[in-house]
Amino acid sequence: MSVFDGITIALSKGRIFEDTKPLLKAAGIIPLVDPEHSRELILPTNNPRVRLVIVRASDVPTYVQYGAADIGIAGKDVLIEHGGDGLYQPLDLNIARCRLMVAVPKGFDYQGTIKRGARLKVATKYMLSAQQHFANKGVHVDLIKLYGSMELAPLTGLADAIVDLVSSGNTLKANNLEAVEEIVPISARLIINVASWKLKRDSIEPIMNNFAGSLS
Ligand code: PRT
Ligand code: MG
Repeated sequence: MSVFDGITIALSKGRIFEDTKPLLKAAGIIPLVDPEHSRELILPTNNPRVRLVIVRASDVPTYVQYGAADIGIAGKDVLIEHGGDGLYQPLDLNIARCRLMVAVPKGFDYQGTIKRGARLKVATKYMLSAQQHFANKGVHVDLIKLYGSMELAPLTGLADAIVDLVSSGNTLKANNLEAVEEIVPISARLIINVASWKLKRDSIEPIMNNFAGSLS
């Protein structure tokens, strides 16, 4: 294993990377490789003591929890499902915003169905969030775990409803679904490995302060 004793930042490509770029810039960190146009997973930056690792969005907390990355950027949706062990979550970055919602086919009587106490089949990638939400409401659900394209589940009879992230609402609309309930507003957070915060605070704190200072 190669030895790198600088700061490793874990993040996912796509919307998190794009929204994080201005924050990194405010901290004087410029990636030297664009993850959209490269297959490299470890990206050097203009600062030889700072590197980025590109992982799946849902794997970011795991890399930080075990110290494979010192800090990371992850959606609150992902952090709720992960549980947050071994992580500090000091800063809401207010980026990659959306809402975790319950959605059903247009015309489906969601309120009537839950009022009757009928069991609801719900497909989702967010098992913990969904389980807690319906338990708090006293609604009986059978949760069906999916890894993507939740919108398809009600259209094929796999489920009555879905729990998924919604931003513009275009995906629901295109599939003849409608949001009927908000579970929680979502944005991305800065996360820090607990041991790194103790051992490398002098390097991590300025990055965090620059992020905080450039939040809109
Ligand atoms: O795509 P992959 O399977 O690798 O992982 P991922 O979907 O978890 O990653 P990514 O990069 O798509 O999302 C990373 C983070 O961005 C999520 O964890 C959220 O915190 C945040 N985010 C913000 C979103 C959205 N907005 C969002 N709209 N993540 C996903 N979506 C999806 C949503 O699931 C649905 O399919 O976009 C679709 C709905 O968008 P609208 O605009 O049509 O409503
Ligand atoms: Mg995605």
